[in-house]
Formats: sequence, C-alpha cells, structure tokens
Amino acid sequence: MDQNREVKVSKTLSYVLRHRPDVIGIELDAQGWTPVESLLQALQAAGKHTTRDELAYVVENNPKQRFEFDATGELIRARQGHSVDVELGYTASVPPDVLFHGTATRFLESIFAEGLTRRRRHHVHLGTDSKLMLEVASRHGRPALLRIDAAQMLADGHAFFVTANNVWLTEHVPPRYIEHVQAQ
Ligand code: HQG
Repeated sequence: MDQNREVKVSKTLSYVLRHRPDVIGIELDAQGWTPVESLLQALQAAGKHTTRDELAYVVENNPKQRFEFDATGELIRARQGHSVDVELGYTASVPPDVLFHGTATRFLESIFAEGLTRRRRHHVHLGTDSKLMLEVASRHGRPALLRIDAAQMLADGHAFFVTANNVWLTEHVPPRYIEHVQAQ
C-alpha cells in the first residue's frame, strides 16, 4: 500500500474511531468497537472510500499499532487515545519502574505545577521507549523528556493500564514523580 495512502487512512481512522464517530454516522460501543462493515459503508457514504484490504493493511502495519480487530475480525477499534466516552476494559497492570513522557518545553511550568493531566484524552500516555516519547513530544513544539517514577507511583496506589501496543495509561501524574531529563 502506498505510504501516503496508508497515512491518510490511518488519520481518518484515528479521527472517527477516537474522536468523532458522529461525523460519518457510526456508533462505537461501550468498549470502543464498531462493526467493520458499518465503518466501510459509512466511509464510502462520506466520500472516503476505503477497502477491507486497506483497512486490514493499516491495522496490521500501523507503526504505532493504533487499531485492532476483535477475535472474529468483524469489529474494529482504536487501542487508545480516545476523547469520546469509552471504557476500553484494560486491566490494571504493574508498570516498569521507569516510564517516559514526551512533551513540549512550553508546557513544563504548568506540568511541574499541576502534574501531567489527561487534557482531552482519557488518560495520560506514558511509554518505555524514551526515543519514541521524544518523537511524540516533537509534535507539540520543542521537545522535553520527562522521566516518571512509576515504581513509586504504584507503591503509592496509582493504577496503571497497558494497551496491546505497550502504551501505559494512568489518570494523573503528580509533579513529585516527574523529573525533566535531558533529551539524548
Ligand atoms: C501536555 C500519540 C500543560 C502533554 C502519542 C502533551 C501518544 C500538559 C499535551 C498519544 C499538562 C497533550 C498521546 C499540564 C499534560 N500542563 N500541558 N498540566 N499535562 N500536558 O496529544 O501524550 O499518534 O493529548 O505533555 O504516541 O502528546 O495519536 O497527548 O504534550 O501515545 O496514536 O499536553 O498520542 O499517539 O497532548 O500523546 P496529547 P500526548 P497517536
């Protein structure tokens, strides 16, 4: 599949499966799933014709593994990143002792005042790969890398959830667990 096309389909899927299912007239169930067939029909009707093969390709090859099919292959959802109200059903897990978050330097003052907050999303997104987190950061401006003391957070009773693509989710990271480390 052509890479431009792949990115285009992935962006459309992110938009409708995380934020605005209503714009193409689909509904997500409580766990964020929607029938593949309805999605394809709705995309077609919205002038964004996408084939089942293209969908399968994007789910399989998306660099961040953002989407997944259920076991039957008839339902699809985004794995994380929603702003619409869904309950993804992840179970609480024990995180690695250290996690990272990438942000922009202009947010640091606010982050060290109130901690990392969910903003528009359901959770704060953390990761194990500092390089990848810096890439996330550079979407927002001059990147800054934050090191999160996940072991201490866990010991203090904060819950963590992990997605199948290794994104670690938590509700809020208070400032005392955050350290600004130099980008390497
Ligand atoms: C910042 C991508 C000021 C936060 C990535 C971030 C990720 C604060 C921005 C996923 C703050 C929110 C999520 C505070 C947090 N004051 N700024 N108190 N607390 N922020 O896009 O983590 O490509 O909602 O640091 O890979 O950047 O979409 O979150 O800079 O996993 O699949 O507010 O999105 O995945 O931005 O990215 P976002 P994020 P996808």
